[in-house]
Amino acid sequence: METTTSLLDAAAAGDLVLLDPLTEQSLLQTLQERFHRGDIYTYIGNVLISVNPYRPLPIYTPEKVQEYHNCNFFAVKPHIYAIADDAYHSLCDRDRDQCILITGESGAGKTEASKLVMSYVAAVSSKGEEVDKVKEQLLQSNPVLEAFGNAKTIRNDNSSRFGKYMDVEFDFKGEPLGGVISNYLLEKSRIVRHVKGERNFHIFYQLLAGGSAQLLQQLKLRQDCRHYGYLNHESSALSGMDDAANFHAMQDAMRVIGFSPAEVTALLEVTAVVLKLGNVQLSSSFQASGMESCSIAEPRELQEICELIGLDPSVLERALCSRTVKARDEAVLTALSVPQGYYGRDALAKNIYSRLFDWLVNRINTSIQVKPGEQRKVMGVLDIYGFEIFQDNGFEQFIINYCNEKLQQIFILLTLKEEQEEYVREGIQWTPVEFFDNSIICNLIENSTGGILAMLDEECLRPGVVNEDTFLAKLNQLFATHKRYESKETQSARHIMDASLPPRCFRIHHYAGKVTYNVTGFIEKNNDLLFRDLSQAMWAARHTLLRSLFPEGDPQKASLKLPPTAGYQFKASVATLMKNLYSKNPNYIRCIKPNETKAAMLFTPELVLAQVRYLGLMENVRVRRAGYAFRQLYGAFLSRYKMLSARTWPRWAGSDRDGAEQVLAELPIPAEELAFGHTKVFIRSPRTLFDLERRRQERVAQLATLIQKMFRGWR
Ligand code: AOV
Ligand code: MG
Repeated sequence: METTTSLLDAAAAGDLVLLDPLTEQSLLQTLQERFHRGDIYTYIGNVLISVNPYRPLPIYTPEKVQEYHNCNFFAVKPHIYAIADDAYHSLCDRDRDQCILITGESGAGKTEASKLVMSYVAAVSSKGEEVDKVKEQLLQSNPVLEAFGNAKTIRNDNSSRFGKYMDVEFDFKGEPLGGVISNYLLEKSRIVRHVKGERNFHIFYQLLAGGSAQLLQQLKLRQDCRHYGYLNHESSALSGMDDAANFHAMQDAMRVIGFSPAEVTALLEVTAVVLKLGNVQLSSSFQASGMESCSIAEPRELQEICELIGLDPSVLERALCSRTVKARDEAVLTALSVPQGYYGRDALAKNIYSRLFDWLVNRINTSIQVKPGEQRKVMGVLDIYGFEIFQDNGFEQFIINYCNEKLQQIFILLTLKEEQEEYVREGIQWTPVEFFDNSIICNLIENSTGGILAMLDEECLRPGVVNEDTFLAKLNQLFATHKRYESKETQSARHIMDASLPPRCFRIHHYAGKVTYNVTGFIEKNNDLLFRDLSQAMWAARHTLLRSLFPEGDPQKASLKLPPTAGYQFKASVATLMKNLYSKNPNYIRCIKPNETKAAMLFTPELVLAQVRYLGLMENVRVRRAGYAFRQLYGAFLSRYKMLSARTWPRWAGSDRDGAEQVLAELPIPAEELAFGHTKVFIRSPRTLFDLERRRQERVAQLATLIQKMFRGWR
């Protein structure tokens, strides 16, 4: 009987720390019960768990914002607004830079959560013409970046195909001043290829569905998606997504951010060029020498592209069909075969688009950036692409999952490890909790001397014919006995028969599950090379924006140095991101996807359990319980609660610690609820803290009445 009551308590309070008994089953059941009641948010201490409801809920109204504004964290129902409020107040009152880390697999609700946090902070921070403009600009960066950086995947109709980290900057009063957006590796291969049932980036469909006849004519586009080779034909329109309306919203957003009409036109022209490149057809012909070469099969599309970008068609034609090769100080023009021609064409389309995306982020940053010199506090919001396991996983999934692995690492480091270490530091007795440390997997990937990324770079830089087989062979040799690495070869060496692991693949046991990566394309994608002839052709165009995207096309500047590889750049930017996050006070939102079919209110226990396991929620609760939900320095604690004891109020002459002990000794709090560390007081359950807060409020009210009476007496 007692079990049920306690379970109900946990369910009612919305904090899994109160769960008794704590088992996977009881945790799952609590999440499920709450979910079915429409309570999608649950805490583990100050970590928020959010289960995607896949339907609009009436809990994001202005009234709700007011309810959570200045709320007592433990006195209201768990909500993302409470987390946002807490972070915002810590930023303003305690002057600590904050970051909001949102994790979860693809479709779990990270992007929605990041938007809710942003809109909450915008709603509760102060108002005024100038500030409102800044807020609008910050919020409106979303529709623009989503149009260009999101796409429908099998897992999510609005899947982020880039990682995003946004620092929102505030002045000392907590007014937003502006921000900076960093973006991480856009999945540009989607431009030229995507699997059945998925789409290319939203912008193409939006432009064709929402662009006026005049605009489309100006961009030399046809309205019908089916005309374009790069667009997926079967599922171009998406139920529940109005491409035309989104196009208009995106245009409005650009206006708010401060794009000039000319900039918008230039942006759309380059977008149209990418789409049209996919329709440039090549055919093979034979030169007088008998060598096969490629030529443009149908000149119209190429001509139109060149009209859009102000380039002589013969220049682009030459760059698409041939290549300058340096032979002994002499430049020789060699013809390309048809497959080489298509390879170059696709590489060009991918490069234009991904550079355009970088330009877009920079352009937004120019509008929202804060003037140098102003003192500021920062709240960072991280929304990346979630962990992905598909039937076929390539270089992109490898990069995305590596990024998620790093985020898991930061979660473990900060929440679990720090928590344990703090008890040790404070000299508080407790039983250590085992938790899974994923450094071994991060190391396998990123170790600069022998990790997978380093091996890939080594292979890419090796002179002569490079291919993925030698890369894989190297990995197999290096990681023959690694616990987290598998391939056909390492399996057979260990006499394991496993039909699910095909050749040319390696499998990593990630924290969130085993993923099999096919190495095909790894070298090409990591190298990310564009024939110099193509960048020179782009630089030769009169179109200012397009030209600016290819600075290396300037023959004066052309250097022979290879640009850093995609993997190398990604690793470096992830390292910078991690450093940035470590310097801030973290707030966690852990998103859970309740079912595979995007169905409203459907909760599939096995699926949730898998996420509960890999998110380490059980360990998280155990650490919190082995530990204490709340802790505060003695000084801060005493100044907040000293009015609760006649001995410490209004002045206490002893040490802060003795004062805090004095206050607590006079209250009916069980001894096991409290611990006194070297510098901090620890309170085990949120309940006790909540009770303490209630007493304080009552006392404050009493004191206020008393003071009023005194004043009246004086008058
Ligand atoms: P993700 O960001 O975690 O996936 P999203 O935030 O795009 O996932 O959420 C996926 C979809 O779930 C949204 O388009 C909404 O339809 C629905 N959804 C999410 N959160 C809520 C909510 N709080 N209330 C109602 N519906 C919601 V990915 O970007 O694919 O990793 O890479
Ligand atoms: Mg997303």
